Amino acid sequence: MSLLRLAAILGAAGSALGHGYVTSIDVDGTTYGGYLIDTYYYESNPPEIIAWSTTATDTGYVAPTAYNDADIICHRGAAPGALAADVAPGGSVTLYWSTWPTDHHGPVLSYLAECDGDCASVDKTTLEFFKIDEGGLVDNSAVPGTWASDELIAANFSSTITIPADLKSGNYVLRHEIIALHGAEALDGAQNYPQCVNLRVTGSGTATPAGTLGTELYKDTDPGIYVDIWNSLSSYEIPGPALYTAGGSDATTSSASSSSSSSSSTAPGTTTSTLASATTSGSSTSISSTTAEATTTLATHDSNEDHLTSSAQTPVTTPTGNTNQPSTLPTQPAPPTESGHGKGERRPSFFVAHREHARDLTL
Ligand SMILES: [Cu+2]
Repeated sequence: MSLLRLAAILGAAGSALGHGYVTSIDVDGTTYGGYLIDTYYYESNPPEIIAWSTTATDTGYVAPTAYNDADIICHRGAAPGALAADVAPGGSVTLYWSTWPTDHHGPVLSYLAECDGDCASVDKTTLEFFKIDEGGLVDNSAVPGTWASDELIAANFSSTITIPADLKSGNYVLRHEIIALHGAEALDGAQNYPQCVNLRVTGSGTATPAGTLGTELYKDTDPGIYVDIWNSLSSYEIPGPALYTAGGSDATTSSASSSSSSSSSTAPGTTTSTLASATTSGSSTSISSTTAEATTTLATHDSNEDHLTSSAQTPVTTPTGNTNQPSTLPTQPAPPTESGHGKGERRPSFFVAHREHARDLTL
């Protein structure tokens, strides 16, 4: 093991805070609450919201062996949100995550799929997703590189995307996802964390981009899924179908300018010259730095977290835009589940407990 990797691992151990989930969503300036797994899952009558529910109360992931399973679509046991948020073509959506582990490097992807009717009653297995935003390896000058996930962390755990300016009006599911690659040097070692919300696109657009079933988005052998980020990468191929950008020379103007501005704001002090292709795609993940203050403590959030345990756990904070977040979240018992870290996760051999957990992963 290299010293570099050991340093990364020990650094991650110091911030053993668990995987995140989307706690709130800003849609064209209006804030909507996310599906709060710490509370809503345990309520008999949770509020109606735009976000999809999930049974992944452990903030766990979907593994590559489940890429053909419906759980990959909107996370484990996901069911549609009852509501939808209006958004205009060209409008922006910012998704706020509760937190994200610093060592869980990887791409951040966003897709849309049109619902045949109301998304609240859609059969998720029929949704055909087209990618509208993607970020991958932003800077490869130092292993393991700067990734879109790192940009998300730097943006106060948020990711901002733009709705294609020419998109036909209608009901859509937004599928937003982080793929953690810290263990992806092993087949089935990547970790997908999909999150979904319902949108109602307004306007008079006409574009109907071709989509892909959620269960056909990825393969475990995709070069962007089965990849060793702990070796220097000269390039990185973002997984999933090709990115859709608003067609027509006029329609792309505004989105192109916002992409370039977000690119220049990422990873200060780093250079990207050796990674032209990945940098271009990575730049489409916009950075929002408007929510600086943090107010909510989530110290008990990951009682079942599988990270290395730190004696002094640092509270994690959420963005101020996250107005629906309870100030203190209840501690839930940790149900034994199949999620957590992947089999392929690389950790020092002396961390026995962690490796024990990795063996629990049986799907
Ligand atoms: Cu993890």
